[in-house]
Amino acid sequence: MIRPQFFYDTLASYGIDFYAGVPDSLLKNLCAYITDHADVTHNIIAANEGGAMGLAAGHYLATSKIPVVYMQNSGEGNIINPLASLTDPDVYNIPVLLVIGWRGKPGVHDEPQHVKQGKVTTGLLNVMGIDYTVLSKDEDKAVGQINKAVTFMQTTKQCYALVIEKDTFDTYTLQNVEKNDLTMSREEAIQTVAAALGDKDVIVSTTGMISRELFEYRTVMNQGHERDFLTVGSMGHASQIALGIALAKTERKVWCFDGDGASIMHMGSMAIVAQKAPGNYVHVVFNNGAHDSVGGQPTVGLNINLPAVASAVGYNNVYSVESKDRLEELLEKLKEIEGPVFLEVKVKKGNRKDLGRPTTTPIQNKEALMAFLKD
Ligand SMILES: Cc1ncc(C[n+]2csc(CCOP(=O)(O)OP(=O)(O)O)c2C)c(N)n1
Repeated sequence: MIRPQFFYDTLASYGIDFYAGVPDSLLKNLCAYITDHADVTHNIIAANEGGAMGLAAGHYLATSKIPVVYMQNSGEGNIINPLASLTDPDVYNIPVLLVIGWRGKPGVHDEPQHVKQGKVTTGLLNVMGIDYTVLSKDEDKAVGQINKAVTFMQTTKQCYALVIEKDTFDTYTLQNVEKNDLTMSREEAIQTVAAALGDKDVIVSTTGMISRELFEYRTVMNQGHERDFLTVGSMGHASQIALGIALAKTERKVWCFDGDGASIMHMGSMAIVAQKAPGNYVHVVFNNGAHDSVGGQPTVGLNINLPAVASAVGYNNVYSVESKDRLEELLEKLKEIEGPVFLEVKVKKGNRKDLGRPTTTPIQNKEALMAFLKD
């Protein structure tokens, strides 16, 4: 395995010391090491991977130094546009070292949302004309690969990708964890909101633990899963899926269970929800100030005023709560309130270690929800 420190120091020996990206579970140890060791101007946890490419390009323009963008392969979709129209040799020809976690690698079992992305990970790089290598798990070999990558980028000024398989990086535990006084767990908050919903209400939940915790809640309560659309992939788009449903089914209340990382990833979508003004829409953001599902790296979620953003773009009513009592009170009140409503629930980081994963397939989930919506 490669020690995160070894990888970081090897890049530093080439003068590579600027990082931007969105964390990934396969890169958890590396992302944690970068978070702890690069200062705040040299590691930017971006809103989305496309934004990270912009940051990297800006850094290169200002310093002539090769930057790094780290991401899960799910983020490839978000970087295709900057790769084609910003860094490509046909446009500005800007070198960026891409470090891409390879979820869903063919032959390695993974969750359904990673299967397709895993199959096309290297194909997308090929089609975009990005030279790449799968990083060896052996430090001596990795050094040679990094040297080749850097020489290539220095000579051609083009991007280069290091594709990272599962278990490439050795363990490193994030030290730099911001302390706060939040006491409610995300799971408790999810259970509290889900318990207050009407029989015909629908939930669209976001990527990661939020959907997993909602799924487990239904199982434990002996309820079906047909009322919940689990957005297992497509991070940042749950609010628009919910909007699509809410506009077509005006007699149903539609709840979006969002994360801070996910809502910030495509924050502009909040403006579209607000301006379409669905009276039957409630946008709940479980804000733990972290990308908890992939290792707990910080987001800006707890430093910004999300309800104020929602209010500024036109949500009808906005709230922020951090205690269970207040949440329960508010949920009672929401029954009478016209949407679109924005509700921030501030929660502490962390999850149950024995949390399961959805046992139904995405297709089963979709079909059950569509049948439920027909009723
Ligand atoms: C486009 C894209 N980038 C990155 C990921 C990896 N990923 C999955 S869940 C997650 C964190 C979500 O954070 P947040 O929305 O704050 O919810 P939390 O896990 O904290 O509850 C990330 C980065 C992804 N699935 N898709």
